[in-house]
Amino acid sequence: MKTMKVAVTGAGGQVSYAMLARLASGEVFGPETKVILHLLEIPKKPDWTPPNPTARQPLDIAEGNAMELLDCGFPTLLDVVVTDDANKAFNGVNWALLVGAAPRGPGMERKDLLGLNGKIFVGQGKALAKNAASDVRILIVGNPCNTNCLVAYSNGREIAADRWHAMTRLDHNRAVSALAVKAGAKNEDVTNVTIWGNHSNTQYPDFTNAKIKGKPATEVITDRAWLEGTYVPQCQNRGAAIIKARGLSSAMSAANGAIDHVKTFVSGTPSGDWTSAAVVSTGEYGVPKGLVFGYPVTTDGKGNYTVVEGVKLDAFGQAAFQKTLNELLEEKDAVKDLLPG
Ligand code: NAX
Repeated sequence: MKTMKVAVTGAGGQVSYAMLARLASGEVFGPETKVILHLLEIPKKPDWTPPNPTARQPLDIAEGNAMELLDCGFPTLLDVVVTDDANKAFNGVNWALLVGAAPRGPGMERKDLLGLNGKIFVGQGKALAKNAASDVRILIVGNPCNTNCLVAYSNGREIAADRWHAMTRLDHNRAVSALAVKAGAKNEDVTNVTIWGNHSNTQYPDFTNAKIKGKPATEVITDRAWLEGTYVPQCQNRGAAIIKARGLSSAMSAANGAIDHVKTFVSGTPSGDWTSAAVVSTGEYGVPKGLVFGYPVTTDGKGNYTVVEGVKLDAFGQAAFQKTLNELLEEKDAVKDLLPG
């Protein structure tokens, strides 16, 4: 019998709440694999005053989530460990889903957030390198996820660079769905979508190489002005639109993106298709080595990926690609003090 140890950070947050039961249920690793969940949260603050009577500290919420997981009675769930110690959380884990990150506070610049979260990922990169299983795969969800991933893997170099991923799968799923809706097709009819670059509003959702029922998406949706002027910004700004609608950021769909990411890595991409993931560049498409960049990737179902080479971008795509690349270079520069030589 196989057992997977899976760490989830930010386990008291809303994305984790929508994700934990699915990780435990057998949906991701199959009915024959037992799962042990390690939930990490920040330490409790002794001087904490609840802002309202129902507010709880994140570690208490994680404990409550662990109680609910036990109450689900999943035959696949062996144990749940709740901790505020990263060394314990990452001990022996085969997958680590790094969801926890500090949100942007009032008056905080993107650069401040990069620095603040970067520090978290220095410690977590080191703790993973020290404690994780030799086959570990790591998915960074907490924002800014590409650059957090860059910081974590740069500080956890004992783990191979190709084990570290940042999540563009939610963006990928959004991009698939928006094409399907416009074409009056099913989601499953849409293939070969790529999210290039950063998980931010500079990302490039590449419709030019996408297919709908095997035909180029641009032959099915012939309104190029809509593709460039409505579709692309809609995908890029979907996160903000969800916040506007819900008053809270995406959680159900973000959790689903993370679940889909892991599933695709453990089950493989379908023949002829690919998925989107931000991975450590080895120079593909002229991206500087070491940058965590969103690419089209295929997976072998054993936890390994290959960046799809030879995908052509037209002038519109090349300009979009350059813009998101520039943003990632700027982000790298903002965290340069956190990257060991
Ligand atoms: P919440 O604020 O609900 O939860 C975050 C949790 O992380 C909190 O409970 C906090 O205590 C915990 N945390 C903070 N620092 C930690 C640390 N050092 N170790 C362990 N836990 C820590 O946020 P939620 O809505 O769950 O979002 C989580 C993260 O996902 C955010 O950074 C968010 O920006 C990011 N997102 C990324 C997406 C992606 O596609 N890559 C999409 C959705 C989501 O917005």
